[in-house]
Parts: sequence; structure tokens; C-alpha cells
Amino acid sequence: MNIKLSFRWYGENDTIPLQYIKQIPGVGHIVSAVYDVDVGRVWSRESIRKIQSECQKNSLSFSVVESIPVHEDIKLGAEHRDEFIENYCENIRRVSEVGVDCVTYNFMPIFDWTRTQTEHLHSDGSQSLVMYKDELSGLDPLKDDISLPGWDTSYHKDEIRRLIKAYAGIGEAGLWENLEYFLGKVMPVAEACGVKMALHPDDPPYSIFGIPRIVTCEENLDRILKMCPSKSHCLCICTGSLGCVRSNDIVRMIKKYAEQKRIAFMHIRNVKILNEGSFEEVAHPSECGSLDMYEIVNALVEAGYDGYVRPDHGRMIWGESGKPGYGLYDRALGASYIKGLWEACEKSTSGGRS
Ligand code: DNO
Repeated sequence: MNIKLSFRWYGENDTIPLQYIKQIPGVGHIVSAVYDVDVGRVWSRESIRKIQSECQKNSLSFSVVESIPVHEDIKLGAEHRDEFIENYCENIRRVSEVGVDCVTYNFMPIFDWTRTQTEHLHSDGSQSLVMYKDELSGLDPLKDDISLPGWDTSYHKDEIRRLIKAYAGIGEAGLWENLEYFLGKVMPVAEACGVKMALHPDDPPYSIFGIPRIVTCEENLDRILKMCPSKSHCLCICTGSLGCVRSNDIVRMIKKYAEQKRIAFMHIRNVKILNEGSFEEVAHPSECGSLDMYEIVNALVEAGYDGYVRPDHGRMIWGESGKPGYGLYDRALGASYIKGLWEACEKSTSGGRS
């Protein structure tokens, strides 16, 4: 079967051992990162090698980095951006030395993914992340002390306020320019190292508190891809991030970018859209949410997609506790479901021949 099935592992501090991950049928690749270094700094070769050797001890391969985070100075086009970009490039060189050939990153100002709750209790006793957009209305991070799940807790409130003002100053136009500048510097290095850079969409794909977000929809993804022709300049299509607003036709996007060979990494998960902007994360199968997972996998198989795939956020089930979205059980169910769909799509595409 032609699926490069991977699983995210948060390194030594992850409560889920690699040995357990290895027991999930079909998982051969690990998605990880160096977590003991501040954003923008160079990762030590020793830490990188250690991840690879731990994986190899379990017959797994450390193939994907998620993420090398992009320093705010780069996104803001601030004074020290060139130093941070040079460090970024050095990290790409270093991870490629141990065989990593895909690096995920995002270009979201200040915050990565945002939800209103990470442990929402469902009627069946499972828990998952949810975004109820209404709960954000009326809040103003410039005045109120807000801390939402997913936000980097290393920022002090004053730092967040300074950054929000700085992003207001550059606006969306500035963010576009700074992305183009970053791509222009980083892609030649990634290409020379044989690394595909997979840009993760904004999650959720709309602006929160007026802070600009641009990796949000097909039109913007087209524009981003046109900015730089390098074959290393690719996307990470996260079905749950892009797919939580109805205006994004996720299957069409996958068909288009997979045919263009511009997808390097797939995060596959399902969401139940409640109303525009509000959604609940649900189990992977189509019947549990708003996305058609068969159509998603079929689009990839038909386009001959050969990049990495991972199950994305799972619910907390069977009494498990741990990092929200990143427990073992429901992600393992997701992996098996994706693998099952993949096998069915491959066999039907090849007329029953495997
Ligand atoms: C959330 C993840 C994101 C993703 C980054 C990529 O669970 O999908 O945090 O890793 O946005 O840079």
C-alpha cells in the first residue's frame, strides 16, 4: 500500500512511548521536533540525532518535523528577521542531516491553533476540543486578560499586547510581504537539502481579535504557491483547519494541490460544523462530522499522492488523559480508519488489483 502513515510524538516527555506507536498497524514515520529550545534559536545536532535514534530503536523513522516555529520578528518583518531566518535555514540543514525530508510550519501571528475549550464533554463521555465562536465576542485582548487554549504561554500579557499592536501596524498587506520574503530566503536552502516545506493553514482559518491571518482559503493558497515556484514550497493540508468553514471546499482543494504536487503533508481529521466559525472536533469517520473522509482519501489516492499522512487530533476516550487532541487511543482508531479507506480507494482505483 502506498501510504506514508505517520504519527506525532512529542519527544521524551510524551506520555505515549514509541513502542506503543509502533504497534499501530501501518505507522512507519514519526513526526516530532526539538522542544527544549526557544523559538528562533538553532537546534542542537545532539537533540536532533537523539530523536532519530530513539525512533530507529523502535523500527520507526523520524521523517517529518512539526514544527520549526517561525519567530514573530520574521512574520512582522522586524529588525532581527534576517538572523532568525538564518537560524531557521540552519535548522532545516540540520534536520535534513538525519533524514528528515518534510518540515511543517505555520505563519499565524502570535498564536497557533485557537479553541474555546480543550476538554469539552460529549454525551458519550468522550472529550474533545471545541470552538464556540460566540464565546469570543466582546473579548478584547488589549484590555482583558485572555488566555485561550493553544496559545503560547511563554508570552506575557504585555508582550501579547505589544505584538497585537505591531500586527495592527503592518496589517494583512505586511504579513503577505513578510511571507514572500521568508519564502524567498528559505526555499532555496530547503531545496538544496531535499526538504519539502509544508505550510500549515491557519486554525481556525479566520482572523481572531482582528489579528491578520492569511493562510485561510483556496484563493490565498493559490497566491501563496505562486509567490515561489520552488518544488520545496508545499502545503500541509489540515482537513480540520481548512474544513471548519463551509466556504472551503476541502476535497476540491486536495484534488487541485495534489495534482500540482504541492502537498507534502496531510493532517486528516473530522470536524462537526455548528454554525459559521463554530465547530466541535469529532472522531475521524465521515458519519461523525461534516467532512467526507472517503472523498478526501479518494482525492489523494487518485492524484497519486506520495507525501506523508497523519491522523490528527483525537478525542479523549476510554479514560485516557493527556495532551488535548494527542491521546493514543482515538488517534490510533483514526490511523486505522484512514488506512482502511486508503486500501479500499487504492484497490478500486486499480480495478481490484492491490
Ligand atoms: C495542532 C497542530 C498545529 C501545527 C502547527 C504547524 O495540533 O496541527 O499546532 O502543528 O500549526 O506549524
